[in-house]
Amino acid sequence: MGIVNVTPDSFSDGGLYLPKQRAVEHAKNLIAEGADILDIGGESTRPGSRQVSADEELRRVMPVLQALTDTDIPISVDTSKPEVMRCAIEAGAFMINDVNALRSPGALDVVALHGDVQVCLMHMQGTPQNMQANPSYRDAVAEVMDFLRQRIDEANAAGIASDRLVIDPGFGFGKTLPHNLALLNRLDEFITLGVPILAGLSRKSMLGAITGNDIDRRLHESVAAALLAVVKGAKIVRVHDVKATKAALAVYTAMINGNV
Ligand code: HH2
Repeated sequence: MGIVNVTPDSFSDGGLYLPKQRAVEHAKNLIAEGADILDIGGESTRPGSRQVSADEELRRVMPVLQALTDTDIPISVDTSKPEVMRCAIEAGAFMINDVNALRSPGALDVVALHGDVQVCLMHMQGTPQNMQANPSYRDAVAEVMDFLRQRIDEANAAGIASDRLVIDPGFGFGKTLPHNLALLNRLDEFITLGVPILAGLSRKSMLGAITGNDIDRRLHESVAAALLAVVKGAKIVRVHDVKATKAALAVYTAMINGNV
C-alpha cells in the first residue's frame, strides 16, 4: 500500500503533494513502482497535528481520488470522518482506512450501508493531539488485541462482515518504543483474530529512535520493518517507499516459494 498524503503537515512528506497535480503524479509513480493499493489521506494524524474540517479534507482528497479512477488500482481513503467516507465510497474507493476504527459517530453505519467496501480498523490510544503524552498499558499486545477484537465485534454487529475487515495495531499511535517493538515482535498473535493484518511502520519515529536517523533518512529501517511485519504475518504494508519495499518482499517471496 503506497501512501499519498495530500496534506501540508504530514510527518515525513507534508506539503510535497498538496497541489492536486503533484499528488496525482506521485500516485502514478507509486503505481509504476509496483504499489498494489494506494492510500490517500487529507488529514495528518502525526502526534500533535491539527484537525481539519470535513470540507477541507474533501477538498484535498476528492480531486485526487477522481483523477485516479481511470487507473485500475484499488484506492483506500485514510479518514475517520463519516462524511468523507461516504463521498469516497461513492466516488469508487475500495477501502476506508480509519485510524479511529469506526468509532466516530455514524462511521459504522456509512460503511455498513455500502456492502462491498473494505475497512481497516486501527488501534490508537488517545487522539493524535494527546496520544504521545503518556502512553501506558499493563500489557500492550493483549490490550491492543482486545480493542481490535471488540471493534471487529462492533463492526459485525453493525452488519459489516469479517471478510470486509482488516486490522492494524497502529504503530506509533499512543505507544512508546517498547510498546511498538512488542507489537512488531508479537504481530503473529494478531493472526488469531481471523482478519488480515495491515502494518504501517514506514519512516516512523520508532525507527529513528533505533538508528538515530532523521525522517528523510529512514529508508533502510523502513524496508527492514516492512519485511519483518510481513514475516510476522502482515498481509498489507503501508509504505512511502514502494520500490525498495517491493524488492525486499520479492526476496522473501522467492525464499518461501523456493523460486521466483
Ligand atoms: N499511519 C499513519 C497514517 N495512517 N493508517 C494505518 N492503517 N496505519 C498506520 O500506521 C498509519 C495510518 C501516519 O503516517 P503518515 O500518513 O505518513 O503521516 P501523517 O499522519 O502525518 O499524514
